[in-house]
Amino acid sequence: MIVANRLPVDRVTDARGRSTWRRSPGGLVSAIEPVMRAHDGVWIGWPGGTQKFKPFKVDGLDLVPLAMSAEEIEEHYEGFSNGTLWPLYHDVVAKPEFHREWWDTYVRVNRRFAERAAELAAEGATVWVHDYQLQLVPQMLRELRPDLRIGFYLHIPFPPAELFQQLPWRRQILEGLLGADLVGFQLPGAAQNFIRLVRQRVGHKTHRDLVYLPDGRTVRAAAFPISIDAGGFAELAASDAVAERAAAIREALGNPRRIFLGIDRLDYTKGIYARLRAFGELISDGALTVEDAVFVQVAVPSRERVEHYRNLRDDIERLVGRINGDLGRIGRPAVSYLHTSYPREEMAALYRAADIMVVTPYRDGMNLVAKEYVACRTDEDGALVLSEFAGAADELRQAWLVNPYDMNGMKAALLEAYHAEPKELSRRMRAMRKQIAQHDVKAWADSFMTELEDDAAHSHSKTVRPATRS
Ligand code: GDG
Repeated sequence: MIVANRLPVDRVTDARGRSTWRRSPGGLVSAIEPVMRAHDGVWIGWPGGTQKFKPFKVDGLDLVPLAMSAEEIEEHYEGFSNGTLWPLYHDVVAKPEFHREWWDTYVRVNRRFAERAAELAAEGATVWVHDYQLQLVPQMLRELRPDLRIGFYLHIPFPPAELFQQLPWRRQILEGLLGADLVGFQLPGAAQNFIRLVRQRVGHKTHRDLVYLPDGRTVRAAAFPISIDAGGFAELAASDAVAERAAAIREALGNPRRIFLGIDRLDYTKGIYARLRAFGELISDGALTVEDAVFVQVAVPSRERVEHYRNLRDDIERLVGRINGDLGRIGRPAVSYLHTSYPREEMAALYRAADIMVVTPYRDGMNLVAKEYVACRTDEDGALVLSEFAGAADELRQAWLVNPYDMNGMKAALLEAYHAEPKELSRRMRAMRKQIAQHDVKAWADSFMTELEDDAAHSHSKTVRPATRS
């Protein structure tokens, strides 16, 4: 059983006004789908909106929708999840807001997810809970159903103690997560942050990646870096249709020497503003010209009802207007800005058309866009400029790694990537492609599930308690 904030489908209305469900794009669903099919699994999640639906099937997936009221969307999803936890877990890039009513609603919604899961899970079933919106579910579920194996995976960073400490409900969140047998993070550092906090704040004994609970149970915290369907992306990018579309994109941009590309949800953690500023400065400095280079920035609409996000959009759009007004020529904008989302084929064509992919978040759990770009470069060319603060930087070591707070450093990396020789590009790209081919999303899902099932089977026999435990 999968328990996640969102169901993997969107409600769409066709030309004749009829509504149906469509599978949402994304690697997570395709990674988990085979596991779900093999085990007759169900997926519990919010279908979006406030409408109530009965359980249904899409492409053979069993889906159980859990409705939210308008108040719950505001306080659980937009409030506590995206106004408190999201900024707190991303290095407080923005200031987290702490509101007691948001917390109360977070607890209530988590309880509803746990109760529904407890009602539907088969005897001894394995339940995989996902992400920061549902951190209390593991503990709540375990209380209701001690027979279950419970795994939890956090898709975003887990902050160091110095920041997590700010949270008025820090202990409840840690205890919530400790309901799981296995807690998975993107990076080893996040798992270590968690273990340290459990020791300091909850007072349990820990040893390396294990937590020893007073009731004899052990919980393991470890890194499982998420990935993409690398083969699927490569195949799509190599198709004739995508190749033609990529050529058409270059043509429409006026066949510049180099195309820079950014694709991000419009989020303040992604560093869109600073990267566009760096690019604009390169043009005003005379290091690049609008005849030779263009920056295509796709900003995918996100969390548009949250004020912070609306302000960010205004800031970015004002900057794009200023850069193009000051530096562009007729038919030659410096930045080609698109506030929209695209089908997967168009994403692949953009990746294929771009010479330099620019991924510069201030903090990011992983960043799948960086991996998708690499997967789509089947000719082993193209440059990746990547923030050191994206989880992906741990694996994609051959990218041009940058500190997104360092404007001059970022400018230098963009220029180096712009001028890099084909040999240098292919050396780097080949190494990165090898990494993601070996570590794709299937390998990720398999390793988590294997570890979870194995862990549960041995949780009482395999753990030798450390001598220090009383
Ligand atoms: C969170 C964490 C972590 C984007 N625009 C379109 C589109 N996308 C797809 C991309 C990519 C995904 O959405 C975005 O994933 P990211 O990893 O880049 O970022 P977040 O949304 O912040 O994801 C992150 C991730 O969870 C997984 O654990 O890596 O760190 O923040 O797959 O391709 N897809 C389509 N049209 C678009 O316009 N079809």
